[in-house]
Amino acid sequence: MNSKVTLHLAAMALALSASVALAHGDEDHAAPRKYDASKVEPTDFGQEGNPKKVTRTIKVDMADNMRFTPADITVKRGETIKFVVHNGGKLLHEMVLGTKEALREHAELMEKFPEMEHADANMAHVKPGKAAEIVWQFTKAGEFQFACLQPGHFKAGMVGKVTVK
Ligand SMILES: [Cu+2]
Repeated sequence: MNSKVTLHLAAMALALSASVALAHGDEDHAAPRKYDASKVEPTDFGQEGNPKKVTRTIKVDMADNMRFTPADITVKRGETIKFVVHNGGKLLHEMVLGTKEALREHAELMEKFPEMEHADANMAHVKPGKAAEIVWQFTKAGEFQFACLQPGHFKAGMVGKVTVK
């Protein structure tokens, strides 16, 4: 990671910690994220999907043994997937979609700023016994990952793979 990116991420962490109260507000009733086409930003691994254009629903379970089930997912390029992410454990878990590099960097940041709150279209934080959704359109072919970035979880292997064909 170059130093510019590091600085940017550190600034982001600070900015995000300021919005902790807001982020917590929605979590309890797990209100679905409001889709706004004008705010969709393309990334290297796709973009926020339109909930009305979901082509497939995939259930993903997260457990305290630091594993996702399934941990290996294959989709076709262009598909809009609704991930229904269930936390079957007793700890807070999250599913964050991204490139391998971005997730590793983000995980390192989470180790340094454990209180860091983040809420974006590519992630879902799920309390024990609850479920949340991510709607994502995979616009680019390649190999991507999803991971739990709660401190320690990523290192313990809480990572899955998405192959976009
Ligand atoms: Cu976890």
